[in-house]
Amino acid sequence: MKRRVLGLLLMAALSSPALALELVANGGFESDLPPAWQTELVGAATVVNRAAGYDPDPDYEVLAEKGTGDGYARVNQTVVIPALDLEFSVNLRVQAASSSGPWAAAGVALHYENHLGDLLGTTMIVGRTADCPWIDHDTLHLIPAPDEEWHGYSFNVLDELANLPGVELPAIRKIRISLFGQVGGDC
Ligand SMILES: [Ca+2]
Repeated sequence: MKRRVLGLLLMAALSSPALALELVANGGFESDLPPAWQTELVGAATVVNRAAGYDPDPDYEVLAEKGTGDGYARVNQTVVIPALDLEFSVNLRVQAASSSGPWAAAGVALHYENHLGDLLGTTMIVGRTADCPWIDHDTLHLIPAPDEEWHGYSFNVLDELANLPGVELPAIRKIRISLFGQVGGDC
């Protein structure tokens, strides 16, 4: 049973309008991924790649891909935030293919963390197969990708956190932005 899941990211931005400040470094991927972005590869058939050809424009994009077998490919950046009134935007394309059995999901996650880096809650823009077990609850909000094309997504972080009533807002000090492709349930 083959599983293949792709997350492609053209641009990520997290900005404070009040401070006129962009918080994401190398959000357009025009420089090499490190040091601003860290790569995590777990399991077989994992790929993270930065290249110009994933979108027709001449600029760079980044790919996180996971093939058959449990695991994930992730590209992460943790941002220390000055406040929660932030505007988040991404240009994202996701593709998730599967048959019966294991599930696959790809997208961009915002992981809300306290000052120690403990996870408090997550917002996810995601494309996933029907058997993916992730569901909305009081510390997880899923925003479904409508199809497998490029789309721009944007929201205000404070407004979005209204969908996560289990998260203690004053404890949020960092946001980890994560482009991911993940396959699970092979065991
Ligand atoms: Ca391009």
